[in-house]
Amino acid sequence: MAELKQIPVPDIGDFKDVNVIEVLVKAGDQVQAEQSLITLETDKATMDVPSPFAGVVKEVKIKAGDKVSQGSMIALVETSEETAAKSITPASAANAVSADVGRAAPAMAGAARPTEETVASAIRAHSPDGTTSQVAGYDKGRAGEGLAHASPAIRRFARELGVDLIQVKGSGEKGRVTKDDVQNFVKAALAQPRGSGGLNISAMPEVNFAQFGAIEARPLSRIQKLSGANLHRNWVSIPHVTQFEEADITEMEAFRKQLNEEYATQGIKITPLAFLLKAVVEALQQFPNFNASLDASGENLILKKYFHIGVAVDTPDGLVVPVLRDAGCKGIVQLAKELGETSARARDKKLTAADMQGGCFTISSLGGIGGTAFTPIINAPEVAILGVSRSGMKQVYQNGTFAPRLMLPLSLSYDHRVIDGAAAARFIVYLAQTLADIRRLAL
Ligand code: CAO
Repeated sequence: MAELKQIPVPDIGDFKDVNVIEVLVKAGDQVQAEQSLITLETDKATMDVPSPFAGVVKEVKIKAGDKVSQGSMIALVETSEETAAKSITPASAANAVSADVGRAAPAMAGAARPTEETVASAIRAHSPDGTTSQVAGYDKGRAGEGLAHASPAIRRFARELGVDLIQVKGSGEKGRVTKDDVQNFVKAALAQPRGSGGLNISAMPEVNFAQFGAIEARPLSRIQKLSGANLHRNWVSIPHVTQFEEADITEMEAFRKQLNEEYATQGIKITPLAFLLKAVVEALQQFPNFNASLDASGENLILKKYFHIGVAVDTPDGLVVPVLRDAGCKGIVQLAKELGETSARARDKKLTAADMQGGCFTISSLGGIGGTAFTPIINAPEVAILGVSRSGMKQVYQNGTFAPRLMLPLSLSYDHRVIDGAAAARFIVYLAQTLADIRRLAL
């Protein structure tokens, strides 16, 4: 026979007048034994109060914002004989209050009458600031950043649905994630038109090339596999735009040749790249957004106060990008020397992981090979990369007449989420002007 039963707040230690921050059920809901009914919050943290038995909620006696103590009425639940048999005892209900808590604080598990201290320490495990939380740490560990502010029941609910709480915007008090928020998140995800969220790329066809002629299968090198995966990720996930410009390096080349003669005896070869390294740092100082990265949330730009420049080096095993540190503090000869040593180490496979970390901006120079322009792929998490092609003599109209000038083609690819087209044009024009008059590097 059906029976109407009251569910009071069980023993929650010595806590009194605790805030009800969320009511997780409503009249008409079918609840299971141990299903969370409400979430309480002290000034330190949160805990769920479960139903001691299964049944149908007839009336909810409290609302979010109320204050409760042990014995305060939560709800009237109608139980049938069948569901009553599955009930949990009041003592185990008290333990169930700490069921989630117990997971976070083993000292609580099985304690019949929790003391304020044990409950408090266990509840701290759910502390919204997450400093000591293991349960909250579950989400932190998965997302690798930040903490979702949600009750244990909501965390469980989100876990069941495979929802990463970090991605859910909380609409509750203090940004707390509610059950509705999780449900709405799932609905929104399901409502996305197919293919709009992911890339929805059709699979590459598998072709038996041997049917057309003789072939040889050669495995990709380890470097090619690693850099290939990164290039692919960067290409599909960053909105690239490439801005082109030509720099008049006629005077720079004359000076470079002169320097090369002077330093030949020391075995130092000064290529245009050394000047480019110096000029790029100068431009980065003028345009700090190019010396930056988006943080993991995508909501903040991390501006770097150091200038470590990556240089793409072509090796027999594939492309590697060692980083020249503090390029702004070094002179052109020093940069040329380091560039020579670093590219030699790259080709001899002597670079360490540390040699390739910490870059702010990359230069990819194909000038020694040829070509007029190309669209380099941004080396994430950097936000821009400069491609350099081969310089050549051109007739340039200057001061009312054509003059033969040595022009260097530059290609600047930038992350359009961070950099606007106008800023990119200003950056590359500034860079070209600096190269055209390298006295500016001394300013
Ligand atoms: N225009 C005209 N000549 C150029 C030039 C340019 N933009 N850049 C270099 N040169 C000349 C050099 O002065 C040198 O001439 P000499 O032999 O007469 O002295 C010659 O080309 C060869 O230079 P280099 O390539 O050895 O030296 P570098 O400093 O220009 O470049 C390095 C060094 C390591 C960047 C380069 O060797 C390299 O590996 N480049 C490939 C990068 C790459 O693969 N990028 C593609 C990435 S995207 O897939």
